[in-house]
Amino acid sequence: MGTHIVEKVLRAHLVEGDYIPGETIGIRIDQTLTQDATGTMAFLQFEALGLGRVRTDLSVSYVDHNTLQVGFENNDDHLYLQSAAARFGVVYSRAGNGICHQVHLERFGKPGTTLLGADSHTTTGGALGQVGIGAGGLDVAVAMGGGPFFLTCPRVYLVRLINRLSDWVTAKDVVLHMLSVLTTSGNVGVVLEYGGEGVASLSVPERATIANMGAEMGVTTSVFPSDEVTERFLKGQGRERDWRPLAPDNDAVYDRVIEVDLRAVEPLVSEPHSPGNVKKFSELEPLPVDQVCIGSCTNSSYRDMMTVASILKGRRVHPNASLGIAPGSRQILQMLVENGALHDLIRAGGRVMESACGFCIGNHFSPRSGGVSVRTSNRNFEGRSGTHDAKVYLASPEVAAIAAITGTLSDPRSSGIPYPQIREPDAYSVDDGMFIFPTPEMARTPIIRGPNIGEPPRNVPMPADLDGVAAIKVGDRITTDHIMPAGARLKYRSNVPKYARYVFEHVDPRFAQRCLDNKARGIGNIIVAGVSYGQGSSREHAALCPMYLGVKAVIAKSFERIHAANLINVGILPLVLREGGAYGRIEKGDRLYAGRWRDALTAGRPLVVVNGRTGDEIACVCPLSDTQAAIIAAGGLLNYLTTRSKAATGEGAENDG
Ligand code: MIC
Ligand code: SF4
Repeated sequence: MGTHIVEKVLRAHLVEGDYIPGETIGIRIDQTLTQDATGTMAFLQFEALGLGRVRTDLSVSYVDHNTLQVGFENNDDHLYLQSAAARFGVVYSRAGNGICHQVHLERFGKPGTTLLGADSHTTTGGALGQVGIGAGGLDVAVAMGGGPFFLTCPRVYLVRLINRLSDWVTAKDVVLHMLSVLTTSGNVGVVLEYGGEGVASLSVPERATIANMGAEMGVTTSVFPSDEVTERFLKGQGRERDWRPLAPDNDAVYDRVIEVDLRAVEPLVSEPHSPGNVKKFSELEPLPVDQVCIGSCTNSSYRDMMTVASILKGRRVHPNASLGIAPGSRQILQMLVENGALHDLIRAGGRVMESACGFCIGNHFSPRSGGVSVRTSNRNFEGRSGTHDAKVYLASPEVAAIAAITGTLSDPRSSGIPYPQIREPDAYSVDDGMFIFPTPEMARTPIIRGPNIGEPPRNVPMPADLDGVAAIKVGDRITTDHIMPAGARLKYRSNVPKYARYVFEHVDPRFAQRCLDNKARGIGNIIVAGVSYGQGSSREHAALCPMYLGVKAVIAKSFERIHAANLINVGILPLVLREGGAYGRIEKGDRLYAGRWRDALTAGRPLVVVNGRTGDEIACVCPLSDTQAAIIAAGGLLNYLTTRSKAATGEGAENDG
């Protein structure tokens, strides 16, 4: 029986466990990436672990999220990251160089390698045949130190693409179509492998759009073959030496096959407030728009920008709409300058923004209250734009550009505009001047710690019995943006006590104080949730800040992968209700108790949680390995690893909790 690409790459990197889908495996990580919003904590944790120099083939620290610098905090973080990169042997990508995933694709991604990133869209690397996985900062810190990354050996679905896309139908529509098939939940432990004759018609940046938004389905990653198209892209980047072919065996067997006829895909949109609310234009009324934002790591490639420039050329942005454009990297921006397309964008009334995450994370360009914004990004969760009651629609750059000039969200095929046929260039404008490459001399660089740089927070050991109050009860598909808002609050990422005040800010503004009051009285806090808790980002702050507030467990109908791992890493129990119906039997304020959690969970038995108000016995499952149970008992991975290394060096086991 032949093997698929995923198995080939994972087997070549296997360092612990056996390649058996569903089992836990440990893999060697070749490359890591961090960004400033998650990276500061990752590097603080890396320091706390005393790991010295990085041991990967390549680690890159990008500054792309918090580039706005309102107040001193962001720049403090950047300087800390720059000095830490120099000290630990990491490549530093300066603010202005571009969005991590776009830049990594251009300059570093390699077919057949593994990439672990402290950002959920690290999956973008799949466009080059790289296995790119998003994880919490602490997991990335461990990988930077040469440690394995543990994951569930995946089930692999083949997405067989046939035929080719029609005019006005794009890679974004392909991935929105996939979202309509797989939805945003229920795909934990799955990897999508794209194949079929239709793959050859998609450029690397188009593949990147598709691989990027696999994160919205909750799959571990998405991978494309490495073929002539990949070779051409890498050659255009002056990196032909990084190319190697990668394809599945002809008789490879998959867990499921999903066929997508590219010719049958139509232009699609995701309605508010989930990328999974996918609609065809035939199901929508034309909608007046207030704002259009083009960019983000999903759709900010050279071709995307050139397509938009060509639609805007000689036209004007509608007086009722505002258009923001953020090219994904400095390379792309530079090329738009060199070929004059920037002129067309500006002339039409586009507001050209920095090559950074910006609007995508609500850092700026928030819509008016109740406004309609059409965006080419990947997430339209409630409030993520920075305006709580705004309505964000996700669409292709083509749809967005037409919305900007017509002031209406409408089917691009009826615009009357000739379809712009833009090809990827043979050579990109390569200039690595905004990277700082580490040298051995830099290993003595002092670490710069401004007032925004604190210590990574540590948990206290978990008591033998779980005892706490249901401090909040939330519904289905709670995203990490609900738990830990970004945008204006992002600048507190390096200051957990401060950031923790905003946990569930827009869901229940009194949650944080209630938890702190319980904590002060020695009472633990428990979060109760529905299906797919922790969708979206990799931000470990969605676990770290609740941990700081004294949260001991989350009891949910189901969890998303990265968030569940982050909860364990900070010493919080992710308990899954064995019967979803039991959710209705817990109310906010109920006292919940479960004796000897470790015995039950490591034996694979359900943990019986007793509701003090009703006397109900509620069975929860959470199969924990002995190591994971020890991590939770120690109060998180940081405590667990430092205690172990102190024991190994004879300093004796103590706990900093
Ligand atoms: C996002 O798109 O939500 C982010 C901001 O890039 C996050 C990372 C973070 O919260 O810093 C992600 O996708 O992991
Ligand atoms: Fe940045 Fe948005 Fe991409 Fe996250 S999804 S990395 S915020 S551009």
